Amino acid sequence: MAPDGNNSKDIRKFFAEDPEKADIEIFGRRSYPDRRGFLKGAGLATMTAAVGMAIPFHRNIPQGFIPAAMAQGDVLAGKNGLTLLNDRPVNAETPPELLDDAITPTERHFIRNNGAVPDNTSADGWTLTVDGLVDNPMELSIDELKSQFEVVTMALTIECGGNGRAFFDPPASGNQWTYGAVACSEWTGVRLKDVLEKAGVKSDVVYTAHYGADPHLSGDPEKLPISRGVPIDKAMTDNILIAFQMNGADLHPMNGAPLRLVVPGWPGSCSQKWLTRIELRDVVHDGPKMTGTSYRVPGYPVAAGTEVPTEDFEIIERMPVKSLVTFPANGAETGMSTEVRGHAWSGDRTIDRMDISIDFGATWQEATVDAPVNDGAWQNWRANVSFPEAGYYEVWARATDSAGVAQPFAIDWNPKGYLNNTMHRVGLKVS
Ligand SMILES: Nc1nc2c(c(=O)[nH]1)N[C@H]1C(S)=C(S)[C@@H](COP(=O)(O)O)O[C@H]1N2
Ligand SMILES: [Mo]
Repeated sequence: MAPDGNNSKDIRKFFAEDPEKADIEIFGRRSYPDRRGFLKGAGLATMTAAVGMAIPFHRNIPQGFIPAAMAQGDVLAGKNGLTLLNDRPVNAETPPELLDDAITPTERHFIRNNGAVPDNTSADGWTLTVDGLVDNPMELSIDELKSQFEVVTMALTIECGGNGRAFFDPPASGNQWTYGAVACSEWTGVRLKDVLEKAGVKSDVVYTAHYGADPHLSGDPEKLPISRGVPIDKAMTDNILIAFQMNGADLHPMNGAPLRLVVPGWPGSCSQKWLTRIELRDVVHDGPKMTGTSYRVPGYPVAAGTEVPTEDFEIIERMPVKSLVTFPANGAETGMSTEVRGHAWSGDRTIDRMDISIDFGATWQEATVDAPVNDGAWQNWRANVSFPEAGYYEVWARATDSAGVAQPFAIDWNPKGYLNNTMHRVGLKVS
């Protein structure tokens, strides 16, 4: 029998235990062998009760689909206002206007998972192994990390390499991130560099390899969902943390509790969550999502839609110059003048200036940009903007970094939809 009432957990359990039966009960699909579910009768009533309102396009719901509104309650616990893009694996982004804080609160920090969330995310008994090409392999508890190394707190920006993928044309497959796969929380931990120095980096090391405890979605214990690394020179810089706290509290389970790497300014995928092991290697790491076309772009500019041979892809290193308008929200109504503000960042660089246009890029006004609170943090900027008359305007925001590189107007297309750093545009109704 189909579960009753509002409990999405019941429906998930039902699907987990007997997917075929659940499909028949919930979707009544016995007579629909084309794999298109057809929600009707008792199934429709159950789903409607679960989401709390009518589902106008219920005929289009795919077989086995769990409405996002039901999934949210389970997987987004401790998060607030995020948009769920996928619930297996969990991927959720933050609308730009909810990223207005200088330091991103944990409840607003996006989630990008490639696999399942580990069952156990408790610090008790958790260890970090440091091995491979080191003089002294180590296995350290979180308490040992805290007592043997200097503990530091830093605001550090993490942006997913695929942030902005939703705007690629032709489209790129993968999570359709719009703007909100970026955040700058305050992380507390020890420096990766200090830990590697204590382990003793052998002279032939070229790359790190990061491993986490998250199971592969297939359930196969031999498979890893993701294992990436960085060049050893990058690993030995000052602002990479092995973090055990975010924003003054334990890490959120979805953000890698109890231990994770935070590699600011490089693709978020370098920042291994649920961190259990760092291996030093004498070759470029070749773990899952390091090779092929994952987190890689063609080594040369390509026209939109071009098919590029896999061997021409290169690993993405620093993330490009980018900014967000976090106030006002897109579509907001404002008076004849308003403050406009947001954040800007550029991997391994700083932001030198921010310019704002209200006339589709014809003229620009310089905004005030704060210095980063520390190396690796995004920079806050603001401007007072006055409108000549009532009507519809777009605010465009363009950051320029310390190497003189500015955000482009149009996407530099690549097959997997990475590195979209085009200007953020916010529509305003001025009266
Ligand atoms: N173990 C593990 N670490 C991971 C991932 C993952 O799936 N598993 N996803 C990576 C990717 S692609 C990104 S963008 C960041 C996102 O960090 P967040 O979920 O805390 O926002 O985590 C990275 N670390
Ligand atoms: Mo990512």
